[in-house]
Amino acid sequence: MTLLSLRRDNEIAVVTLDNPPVNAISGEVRKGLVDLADQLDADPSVRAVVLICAGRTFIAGADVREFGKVPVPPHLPDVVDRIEAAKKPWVAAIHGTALGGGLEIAMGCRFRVAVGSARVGLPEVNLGIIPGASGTVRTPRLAGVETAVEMVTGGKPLSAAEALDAGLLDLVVGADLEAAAIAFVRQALTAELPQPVSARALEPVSEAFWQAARKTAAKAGHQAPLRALECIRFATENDFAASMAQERQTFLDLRGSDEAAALRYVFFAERAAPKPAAVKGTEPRAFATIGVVGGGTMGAGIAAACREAGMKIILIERNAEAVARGLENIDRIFAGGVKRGKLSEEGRADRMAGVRGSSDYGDLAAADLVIEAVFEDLAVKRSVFAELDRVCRPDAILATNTSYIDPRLIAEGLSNPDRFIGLHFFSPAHIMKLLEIVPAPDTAPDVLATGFALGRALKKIPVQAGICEGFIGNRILKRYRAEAEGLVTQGVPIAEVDAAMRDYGFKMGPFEAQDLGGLDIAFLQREGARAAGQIVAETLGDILVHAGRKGQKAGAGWYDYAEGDRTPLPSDKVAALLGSRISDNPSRPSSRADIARHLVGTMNAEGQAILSEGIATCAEDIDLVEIHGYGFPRWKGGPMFAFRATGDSAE
Ligand code: T1G
Repeated sequence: MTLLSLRRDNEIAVVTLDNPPVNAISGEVRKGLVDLADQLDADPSVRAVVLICAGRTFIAGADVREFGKVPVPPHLPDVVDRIEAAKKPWVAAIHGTALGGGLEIAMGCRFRVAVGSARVGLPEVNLGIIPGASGTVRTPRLAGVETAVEMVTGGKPLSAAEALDAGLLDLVVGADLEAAAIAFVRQALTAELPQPVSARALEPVSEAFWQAARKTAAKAGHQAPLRALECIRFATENDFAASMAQERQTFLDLRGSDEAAALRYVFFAERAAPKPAAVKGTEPRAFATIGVVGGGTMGAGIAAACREAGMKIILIERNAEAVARGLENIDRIFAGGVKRGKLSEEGRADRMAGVRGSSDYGDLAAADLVIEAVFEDLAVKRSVFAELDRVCRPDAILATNTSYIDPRLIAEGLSNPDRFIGLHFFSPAHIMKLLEIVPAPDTAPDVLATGFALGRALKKIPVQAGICEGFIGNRILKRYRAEAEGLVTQGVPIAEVDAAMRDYGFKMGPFEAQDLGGLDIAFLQREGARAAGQIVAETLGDILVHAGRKGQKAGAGWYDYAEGDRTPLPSDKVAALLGSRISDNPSRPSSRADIARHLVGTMNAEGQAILSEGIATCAEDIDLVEIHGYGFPRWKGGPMFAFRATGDSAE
């Protein structure tokens, strides 16, 4: 495989980059492009150059794996400048995605042609950095300041149509991209060439625009979007060279930041999780038809997610009325997609055409895999699995969505337990990416492999979890909440604990989150454990639930709420209820940073225990669970990564 190959179509040179899997720009690619620019400039028979990529996509950016290394010349901004300065105009022929440095190279070309399915973007902020090869300087010159701000600070790609409309592309073509690009540039040679992007003027924008953009960029919670905005603004107020220097300095500064290191760690962890060593080489079973037992919130979300991935659904409920309600719950999810402009009415109808509701378990004979999502009660689940054992094909996989019950207890009595597995989805299941895959002792290797294959098909982040109370995520959550209550008993105000975790990067602190979700869910689990004979100490949450303070749904929880308002108000009633439990000689963390460090350290300590017990296979999986299931700020990397640098934890 040649990294950069060259062929001629008469006077047009065609340069093809072939660097699987995504044509990322390595040091070798940078050097090769500069050498080719020199070679083609020196060849009088060449009048123009088409840059195209082999494989599934145009250049997806700089090679993220090189970020930890010392940058080696030629640096990417210099490569982009060299292409722009070429005597023969270059045209970028884009398919798949042109992202980051890929779009920057395309903006160094004199023209850009793409297929209709292509997307172009500057996602660098998602890695904690900013474009480092003129993205903040050329994009505003090509597409205007407002589009540049949206692309660079938001990090989301544009479709080919949007990019054409914004001026980022010169032509969108149907098929045969290479031939279309050659024809386009041959035609362009007959007229005066447009100015190189760096020479184009920048339209000024109002101060009000910058203020609004700053507010939006600040919502990201980490610094890269704000720093990118500063660079774009600098580019509107200074010349090209000064702006490039400003961008480069900012890029190098951010590239070495903790946030960038954390976001790179998460980027690779997210790609490794769905393909764990545990299932390498094991062929998963087919799963074209999925049975879902239970049409409530979880069951409907799971059914919608599987349907969205192209599977046929058989929804089972106990009677016709419940079936109808379950189908309505699923259809409501697709209707939401229509409302958000993500789905057409035809698409919604097509989705529902692939969903069959029934109260007859016998209809599950057609299912390859059945997911139980009924009430979190052992007896109810056992009765469901007894039916499944009776009616499903012997090779059909039977999965429970339980979040707390020991899957081994649910599987008891199954005729062939090797086909049983836990698939713990998170609500809403059609949105949350986390999927905890919980094999039971008898689960067959290909059943485990099928769990991961389903996770990949649903574009989720699947993570294997061992059997313990709460598996990985809910076990850490329980410890986190207990520690937060411990701080309150040491005299730390409830609102201060929440503020500390919001300052750290969570959308909500532990008490606000309980008020939103309801205190009674965990309360019922504790009561269930007590009823089963376990010794479970009374928690502060128990005291509140006994006082009717179940959270926002009850109009009061850890906080008071004014009628019809969700703003949490510190409560004198809670202070009175908990008064006797609050220490009067507090030995508590003083600052919000100390509070956050203490609580993240607690998550880390529980994660270390989970690792040592073999409940999780690697620290990365624990971090992914916390980020994708519990709102841990991804630019902190997760509770394991956050303490990796220091090597300690709060314990
Ligand atoms: N560098 C290195 N490897 C990459 C990569 C990259 N930029 N992008 C993807 N990969 C690997 C990935 O790890 C996986 O490897 C395989 O490719 C398939 O990825 C100067 C400095 C392109 C939309 O942020 O968004 O340019 O696991 O599973 O779902 O301004 O990958 O198979 O071994 O994600 O089809 C900016 C990041 C870089 C793009 C394809 N670019 N990539 O999605 O496949 S910074 C990005 C993506 C930059 C300049 C700056 C996606 C994708 P493996 P995948 P996919």
